[in-house]
Amino acid sequence: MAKKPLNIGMIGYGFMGRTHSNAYKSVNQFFDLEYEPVLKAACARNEENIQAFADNWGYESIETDWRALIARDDIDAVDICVPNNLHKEMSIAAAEAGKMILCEKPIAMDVAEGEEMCAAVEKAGVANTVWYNYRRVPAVTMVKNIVESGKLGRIFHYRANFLQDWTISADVPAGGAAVWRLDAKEAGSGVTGDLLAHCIDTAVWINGPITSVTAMTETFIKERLHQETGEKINITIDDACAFLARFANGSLAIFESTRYARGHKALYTLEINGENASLAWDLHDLHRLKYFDHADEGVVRGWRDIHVSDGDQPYMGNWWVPGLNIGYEHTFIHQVADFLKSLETGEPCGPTFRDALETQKVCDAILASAQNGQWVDTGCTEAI
Ligand code: SOE
Repeated sequence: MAKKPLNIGMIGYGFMGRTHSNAYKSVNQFFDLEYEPVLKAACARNEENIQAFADNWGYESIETDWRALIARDDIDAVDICVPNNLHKEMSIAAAEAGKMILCEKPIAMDVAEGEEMCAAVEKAGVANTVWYNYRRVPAVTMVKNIVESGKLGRIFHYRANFLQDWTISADVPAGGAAVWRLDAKEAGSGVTGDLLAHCIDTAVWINGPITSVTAMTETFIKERLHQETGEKINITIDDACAFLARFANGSLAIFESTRYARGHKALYTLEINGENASLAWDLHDLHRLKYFDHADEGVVRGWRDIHVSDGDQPYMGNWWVPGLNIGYEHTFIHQVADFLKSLETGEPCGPTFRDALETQKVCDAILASAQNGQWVDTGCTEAI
């Protein structure tokens, strides 16, 4: 049967523009869906660069003004892959134009912006999702399913890290393509919004709302040259952040993220401990789920190493044969598959803007706590 086209307007062409474009192109080869993304237009200010991107990925056309892209009648869904300070304006304009929105994380610079964005998409009634891709690593989805099944029993602890080392040198510039993440004016925050936000999204999805936090942050390098102007700018982002948290279900958590952990490139780890069992996972070995079940007979009791690749494990039935691996890029394909499915069923594709706002509330509370040295209530009550 002929597929229903979903015309994509992509804004941005960096790392995320590539992961998303790859996902749109691959999804129908592996998932049986009514809708099929069509790479209709790619948009960025630099004409030469966006044309090269469009040619490489097969976008039919380009725009150099995002407002013109959003105004086009032949665009159904807008994908926002630009620095965080632009998410709000573009999302609201897209919602007002009746477009569906797939927005990069974190949803916004802060909660106030996120609230406005949620109001806009909800008023317009447009489908929306935020790209917290790690939920859709099959082993991470399995953590969620196992916890939900009750196998772990009462949850006591949750811990997560996201460690990198790419900003240790003072020679790394800040601001503009690729390094906008180091400029608070464009990023809003440092590792809190960029990396811990992933850990928080996954944690809240698996273990329910985080109700309060106490945090510490540090900016190790306080001046850098701006990549585009060459001028020295003050760096105010959090280079590192560690925080303690309490969940609504009574469990305790510890989270850490930094871009100064020499040797770690993108090490996301999580662990959850319940009264009956524990689960642990890390991104560098993303198929492996570590599972300890206290109910196992004493002689064989120990950490099991589950290679999540069987057809009855999340998403894996859509890929190769049991035992064979998939990778980082597949998490984005899974999100597109779920988004397209949500258009068939009418069910939202999480995390929606509203779900991502819960993560933003935790991020804002972390930064407030790092400033005032106190425990801060997040105001979060919603499961996501
Ligand atoms: C930063 O280095 C970054 O690319 C994040 O922006 C992504 O969200 C994360 O998945 C990997 O690291």
